[in-house]
Amino acid sequence: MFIDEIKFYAKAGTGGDGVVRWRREKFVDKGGPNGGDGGKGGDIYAVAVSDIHLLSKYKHKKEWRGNDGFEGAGGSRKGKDGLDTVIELPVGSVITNIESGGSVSLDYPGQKELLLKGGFGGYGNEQFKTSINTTPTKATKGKVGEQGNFKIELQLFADVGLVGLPNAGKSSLLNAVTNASAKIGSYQFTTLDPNLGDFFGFTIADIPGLIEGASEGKGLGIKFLRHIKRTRMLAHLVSLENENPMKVYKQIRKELGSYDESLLEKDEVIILTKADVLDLDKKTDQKKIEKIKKEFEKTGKPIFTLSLYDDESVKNLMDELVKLLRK
Ligand SMILES: Nc1nc2c(ncn2[C@@H]2O[C@H](COP(=O)(O)OP(=O)(O)OP(=O)(O)O)[C@@H](O)[C@H]2O)c(=O)[nH]1
Ligand SMILES: [Mg+2]
Repeated sequence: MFIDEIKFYAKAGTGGDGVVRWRREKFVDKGGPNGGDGGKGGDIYAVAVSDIHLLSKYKHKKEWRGNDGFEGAGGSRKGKDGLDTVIELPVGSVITNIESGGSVSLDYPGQKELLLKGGFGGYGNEQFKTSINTTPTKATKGKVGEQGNFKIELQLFADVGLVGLPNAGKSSLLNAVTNASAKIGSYQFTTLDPNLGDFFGFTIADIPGLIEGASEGKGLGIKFLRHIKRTRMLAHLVSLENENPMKVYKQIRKELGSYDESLLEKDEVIILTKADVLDLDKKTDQKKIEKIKKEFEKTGKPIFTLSLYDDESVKNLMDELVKLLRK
């Protein structure tokens, strides 16, 4: 199952305790203090990895505990530091500290962020030696590590996000122009999780279909729109099977806008799909498609008509899309 949101509690390591020890010297009953300090508790980091399915690995992992530092020893020896804990998270993760509200985004593979600091080690008695107290019997305990509750929300990075009603042909298009092999079906809501495909070095994201009322929870809702929030461009697919494509287009835009206004300001191309359902040899259908295109041209956005059964229309779309992306 695809998981794009998890929560967990994490606590960095506690510092090791400082200790009380004495030098052993011949003829001296109690040599000077030489108790070492405790080691530092291990920190907790997050590191970004290119694997959009990674969060499902942590489905049952509700807690991370850092490694504690070790206690000091005689001979002024400091305890070993606890090893740091590194949590691998997918690129595109937005990490939020639930208590503080602070958040950081993992934007590229290998990016490493400190989430929680381990506690300092305590002081050994050697640290407390002064000219007036040469035999201190005091040592301090290690400090507890920082702790917190975190929310990890995956927001995919892609260049193009495909939007439209269920059945508009989004996944079919993704499969036709990229290396993806998304599931395709002649029924609504075939796609339940986002799919990514590589398009000449650009990434296209295919998401579940939207329906009227999605922002109120209809269909699959709009939660997955987070995955197109960070795309450069939207490709809005409207099937020519619809009686009134413009009405459908506006409905979907309304849902996009109620999720996040900024989606409406993104660059957009409009793709009128399944052109083969109209019979272009027929005058009435020819007129119909011209009328629809004219209406859409008023938006000022690039308009394409597409049929996956017409190689030329696919090639034309690919060529133009690459040009737009390279701009
Ligand atoms: N006639 C025709 N059918 C198409 C074309 N493109 C896609 N289809 C069909 O339309 C149906 C829906 O295609 P999908 O790609 O699954 O549609 P989707 O937009 O991803 O749908 P959801 O995942 O449910 O949102 C499938 O039966 C496809 O075979 C086309 O150009 N012409
Ligand atoms: Mg689909």
